[in-house]
Amino acid sequence: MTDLAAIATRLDDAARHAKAVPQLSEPISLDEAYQVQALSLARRHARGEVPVGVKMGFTSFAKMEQMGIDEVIWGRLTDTMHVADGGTVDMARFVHPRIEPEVAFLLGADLPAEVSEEEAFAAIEAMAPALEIIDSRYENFRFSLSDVVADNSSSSAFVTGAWREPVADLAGRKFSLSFGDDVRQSDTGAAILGDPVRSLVRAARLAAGAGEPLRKGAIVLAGGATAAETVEPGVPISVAIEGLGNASVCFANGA
Ligand code: OOG
Ligand code: MG
Repeated sequence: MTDLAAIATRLDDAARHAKAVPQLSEPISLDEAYQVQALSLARRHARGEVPVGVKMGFTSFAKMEQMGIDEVIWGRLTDTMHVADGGTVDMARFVHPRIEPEVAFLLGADLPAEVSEEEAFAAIEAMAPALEIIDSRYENFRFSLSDVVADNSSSSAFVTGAWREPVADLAGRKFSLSFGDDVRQSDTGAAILGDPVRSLVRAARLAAGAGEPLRKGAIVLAGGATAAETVEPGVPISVAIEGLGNASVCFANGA
């Protein structure tokens, strides 16, 4: 029998020490990969990290195409992954970080497994422009679907800008990712499943299916609107969502 706890320990250690490991050699199913993810999160919680929400992955075509995976996945967020808007993070925390422009939803109500888009939207208390910092624990950022799910869907850190009143037309708004003044990536919110609210509908189903339904107060990252960019130290990296504001972060060596 495959020792899922041993895989969880290996991936948790890789994340903790920012040291890449080879892709999994054990053939595990998607279901087992989510069990590994839950086991590795349990280790973090035992060290005092507090769950704060979930992240969605591969919700845009650009992301699916970049990584060669076409299935929507999810991962768990904890408090220590949150980086303050305008903050500086040490490159040493990561193996090979990449960054993506996203939108974050703050839930004002619990969500059951099956919700309509209207119900999901109504549960959103606030929205914020967000940056997700992904950092695969696998060498060369290469993985299969079950590899990446076991590795908490590459989640590593995230930044949220100021929380704003929900806007109903996110699909038509432009999301952009800039390094200094240089716009590296942009697309509209429609890149995320046609409307980022659909990502919340999927998050509700996936989280509830795992026995951890989304609760009031949870943060949900809807997934990258564009392909991810490799992080560069020393330059402010920012996301802007038309009419919703900005959020930024800077990476430094020895911060
Ligand atoms: C997996 C995580 C995907 C997104 O926003 O699509 C993701 C990866 O690309 O390493 O976070
Ligand atoms: Mg992401």
